[in-house]
Amino acid sequence: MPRRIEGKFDGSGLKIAIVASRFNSFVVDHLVEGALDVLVRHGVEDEDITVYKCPGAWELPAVTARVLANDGADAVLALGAVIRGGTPHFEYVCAEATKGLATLTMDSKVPLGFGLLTCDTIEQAIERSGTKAGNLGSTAALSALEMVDLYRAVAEGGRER
Ligand code: INI
Repeated sequence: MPRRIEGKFDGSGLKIAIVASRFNSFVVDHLVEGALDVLVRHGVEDEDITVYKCPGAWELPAVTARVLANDGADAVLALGAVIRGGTPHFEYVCAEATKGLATLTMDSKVPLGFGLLTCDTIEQAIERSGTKAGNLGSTAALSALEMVDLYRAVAEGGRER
């Protein structure tokens, strides 16, 4: 039988930081609420969660980098929403925000939950922030909890715990 090493979803004792952008806040606020709901229901204490707000998705990587360096969180979630407009602006914001966060993920010792919506329409963003297509904030939070435990298991050489 192969050994299977998977992360568990236990937030007790964990310190979590959320970096959320304010642009399209009518969507992002729901991502933050979804993330908080998952964290608290998995045992993270309210006082162990810090929410940092930044202007837009463009700023997410730079703020997240500083939070990773200074907050001491066991996991960081980056939440935002980029919605296509009439110019190529959307493409640049999406590309740089996702690239920046992907680079941080690879370099970080702690997991970084990716909760950045990149949508063609406002309807798509609403669907993915707590209505019929789920809530990407909740997904990012749940994945981060799993990854905290998985990183610890891997750091222990993949030993069963
Ligand atoms: N920021 C977003 O988070 N979402 C968007 O949809 C968006 N659009 O489309 O313009 C957006 N732009 C702002 C950008 O992230 C920066 O905050 C701004 O350019 C100031 O640096």
